[in-house]
Amino acid sequence: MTNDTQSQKQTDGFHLVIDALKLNGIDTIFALPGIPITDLTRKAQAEGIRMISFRHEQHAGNAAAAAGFLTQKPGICLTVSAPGFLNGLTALANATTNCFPMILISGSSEREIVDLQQGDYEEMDQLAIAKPLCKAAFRVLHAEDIGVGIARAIRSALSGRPGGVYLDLPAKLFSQSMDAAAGKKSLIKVVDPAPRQIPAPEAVKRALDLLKGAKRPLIVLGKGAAYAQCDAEIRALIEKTGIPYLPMSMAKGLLPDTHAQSASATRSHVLAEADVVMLVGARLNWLLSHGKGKTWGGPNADTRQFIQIDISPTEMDSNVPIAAPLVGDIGSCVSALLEGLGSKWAKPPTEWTQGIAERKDKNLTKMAATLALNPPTMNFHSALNVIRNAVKARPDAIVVNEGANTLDFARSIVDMYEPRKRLDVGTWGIMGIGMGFAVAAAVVTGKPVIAIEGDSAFGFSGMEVETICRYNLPVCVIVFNNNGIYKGTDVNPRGGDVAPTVFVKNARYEMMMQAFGGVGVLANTPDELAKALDEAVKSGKPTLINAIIDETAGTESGRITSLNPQSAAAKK
Ligand code: ADP
Ligand code: TZD
Ligand code: MG
Repeated sequence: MTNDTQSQKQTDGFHLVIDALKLNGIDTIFALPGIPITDLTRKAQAEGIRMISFRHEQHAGNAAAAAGFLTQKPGICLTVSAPGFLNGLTALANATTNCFPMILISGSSEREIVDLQQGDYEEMDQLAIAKPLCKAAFRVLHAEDIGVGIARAIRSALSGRPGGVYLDLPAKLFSQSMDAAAGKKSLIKVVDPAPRQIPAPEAVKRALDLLKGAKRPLIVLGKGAAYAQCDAEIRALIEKTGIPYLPMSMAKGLLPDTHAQSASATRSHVLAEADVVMLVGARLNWLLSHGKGKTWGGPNADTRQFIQIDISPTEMDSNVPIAAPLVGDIGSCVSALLEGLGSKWAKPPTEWTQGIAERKDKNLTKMAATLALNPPTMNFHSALNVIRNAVKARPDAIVVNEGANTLDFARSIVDMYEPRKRLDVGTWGIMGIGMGFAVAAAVVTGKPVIAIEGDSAFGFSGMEVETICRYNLPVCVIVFNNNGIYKGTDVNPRGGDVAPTVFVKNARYEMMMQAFGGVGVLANTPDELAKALDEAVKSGKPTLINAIIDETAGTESGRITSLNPQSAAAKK
């Protein structure tokens, strides 16, 4: 027997990892190479997996998370040990918080040395550190267990409430060899990784009874509803019941924001006044003022009743009592509700829907007037009006959005028309998702991406413009350049250094894209912005538009000023 035939009959850790991923339909990995996974990235590419290589692991991780949200397949991020792992960990924790399925696979150092703390290269007990920050964490020590390890990771990420999973692969694993046929047999193709969870009939009836008796019903759609990919059923439920609805930011576009039943333009009114609220894949966390208090109408909050559709049974009663919990996957729950509506469903009282329509009209007219203004220095409104028109013309484009004012204004001004076209800072309100999400959106959908970025927000992931250029992705980054965090006008009362919220004035962000061969445009006016954005979307060329925004226009923390702690001490 020659060495060649011998090696043909052997496989190793590298190939088993790649084969296990491929067997489970993984076609893309977001990575940053180095010891011990450099060869894994090369070999995976050689085996036909698309390898998107980043400049910092956090952005590879964010890309994996966004890919998971968009595709219902776990996004894979691959990093080196200790520091690379830690850089990826923020994204893993954020994915878990957002209920996005992703798997962070990290190489790790020698167990024997790590566990005796003898000082290995990049030594760290990564599994222990990852555990509290994700949904599940596993380590594989033997090549024959790779199949099981990857199957467990996929199931954990996708089943029930989706989330982040950590998979620890020590360096020694990759070169372990085993018989190729036995290796192949050890791999698992996961069957039905996100099983449907059918709601109990009595829970469906309870929800329908409550909804039927409502005088001022409201449906709130969250990003869980967008993730669930049962868009037609959700639309049917809204339209057949005639109930007004509010989309949370990443549920925008599930139904077009221009839909007659959308109550977004009169959000505070409907939250304060609704008597029965049905939450569909949305948690009653800070983004919904925990279901109580002033936002929910103060005294009204005591009489309001909630129906909550969620796959996670323990989400119920997390903040306020849930009168009708509906536990199951959203597709199954919404289908069951639709079936139970029957043919004689009475639409909500017209006083409620008419009142909403009138308030909406008034607010939209006011907004249209503001958007039509063209102040001498471009501000959030005049710039976002341009983007609003661009998205209307290209409803299939994906919008990525982060910042404070840039986020809050864009969320309310830029209408979305199709499901899963808006990716943003999510449950944590985290800065730094921008370029990672934009890369993933372009890679997994092939659609144009428009990233609306505060200048501070952009800074967290700005170096990834090189990644965007390297893979020639159809991403147009628009930096809302107001010279700082919230505003560019703070001053240091003592003189000397600039204030902590202020950046270099009139920075030329567009040159960053030019540095890597992309298109960079400075836009001082809505016309210049419109022209550059139109060209970027048409050409698909990596583009960065530096949109100069009035540095006085923003407010502290955008719309969440109230969350800033106030100093109790008298000013000296
Ligand atoms: P938003 O921030 O848009 O309000 P959240 O992230 O707070 O949304 O809520 C999403 C909810 O959706 C989570 O509680 C999660 O358990 C739930 N969820 C995610 N996917 C599904 C699904 N397929 N079926 C049912 N619930 C789901
Ligand atoms: N760090 C991280 C990881 N996440 C955060 N949310 C923050 C810091 C705090 N933060 C915000 O909440 S918004 C923001 C920071 C630093 C930036 C706001 O400035 P911007 O947007 O330039 O992006 P505007 O348009 O100037 O308000
Ligand atoms: Mg700013």
